Amino acid sequence: MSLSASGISRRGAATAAALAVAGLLATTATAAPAALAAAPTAGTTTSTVAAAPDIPVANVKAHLTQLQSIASANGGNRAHGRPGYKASIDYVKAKLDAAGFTTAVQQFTYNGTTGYNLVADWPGGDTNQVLMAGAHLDSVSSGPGINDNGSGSAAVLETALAVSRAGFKPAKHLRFAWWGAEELGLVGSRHYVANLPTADRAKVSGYLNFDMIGSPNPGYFVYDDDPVIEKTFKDYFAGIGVATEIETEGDGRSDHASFKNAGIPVGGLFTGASRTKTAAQAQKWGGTAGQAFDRCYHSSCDTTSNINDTALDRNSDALAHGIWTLSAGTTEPPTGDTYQNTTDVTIPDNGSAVTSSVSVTGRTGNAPATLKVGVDIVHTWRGDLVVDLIAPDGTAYRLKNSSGSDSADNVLETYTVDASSEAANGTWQLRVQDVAQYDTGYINSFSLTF
Ligand code: DTR
Ligand code: ZN
Ligand code: ZN
Ligand code: CA
Repeated sequence: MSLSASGISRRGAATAAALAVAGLLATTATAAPAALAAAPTAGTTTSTVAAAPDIPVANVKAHLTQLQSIASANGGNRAHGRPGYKASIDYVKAKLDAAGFTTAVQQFTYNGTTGYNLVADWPGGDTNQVLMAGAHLDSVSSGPGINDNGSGSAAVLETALAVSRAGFKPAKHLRFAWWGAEELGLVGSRHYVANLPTADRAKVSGYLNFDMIGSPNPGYFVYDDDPVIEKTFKDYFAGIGVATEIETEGDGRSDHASFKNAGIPVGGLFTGASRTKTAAQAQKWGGTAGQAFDRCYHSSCDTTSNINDTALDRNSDALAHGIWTLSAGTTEPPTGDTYQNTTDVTIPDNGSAVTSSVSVTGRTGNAPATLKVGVDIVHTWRGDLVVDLIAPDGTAYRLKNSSGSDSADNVLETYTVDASSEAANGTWQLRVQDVAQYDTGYINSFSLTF
């Protein structure tokens, strides 16, 4: 539930110095020595990666209760080809449809019976970069499959519902999936990947798999496949003070293998199946050493009693953290607003600096890392001119140095300035100084685009 990891990202003002250095390359003997632009203070947050919400474990458990009821009403299982499977699909699909997802049921045939995958797309994001998360929804025929894999299915469902509740606007496109017939050899996920056109496969930037994440005697295992995905999950657990280990209980034994085989980066979480928890593992995670992580694995006792709530809670929150972080959703303020001053300002020949100002109000937080500075100066020898942007607090950002050899007319440029360490609101100035004799001109206009 609550956690201490913040998910806040910081962007520094690293490019200011580079900008100043680039400008200095144009200095010449005729120009007065140009002062280096003062380095803006680094480290202020301007763009905050939206932190994932806490996933209510009670909601995840409510889905498990429904899956248990479905199994109980359909011969005690939710296996491929049995009515409990299709009823599980219908349950998950109805929740997603009501939450605004675009859902599709993909059919396949295996062992002479129809199987189903459910795929749910969250509208928006860059469809050339698709982040997927999935879980197999089928059980074995010997039980209701609540830990294997109601747990992953319910957590992926609740995370998708949280995306909807948050009105999340990720940079990447999000797609959630529930696979059929995993227990018969990853059949559904293989079918999905095999039928995904090659061009669409290349657009899947990652697939996150959740198969058994509420084991009753849990371990905290992270797949060591794609390093970025792996680190995202490890960082989450480190942030809540939970040790993790690399998943080794059967690499490739779940649906991520279907994606990995197609060259798609994968990762995932797992709390253990039939393998035995060691004394060292019980030491760090609690639980019972010498006992299986899940004594009811593939058995009739894999019911709602076969769930460790803490493991389910932590893994559900980690899942949401992975979705939020890896889809790079941001809460940046709106962009594209322009502030302009079109009053002409005469620039004295070889004289003191003059300024043109714009007053920025009504914004929140800092200026962007890509502040666009529109400069329109009419002049008969622009090499005479030294041009700076002055932030409200007086920090100078060098836009242009003087140059004895730049005899062209006028400065008509849009400069990009990393102003992310500056408060957006306040009076910004364009400062122009003519540092060599004879040619003259004036500031025609100055604009800032946030
Ligand atoms: N594929 C599983 C159980 C399983 C065994 N090892 C792992 C490792 C990672 C994820 C899952 C598993 C099943 O559905 O039975
Ligand atoms: Zn499974
Ligand atoms: Zn299984
Ligand atoms: Ca001049």
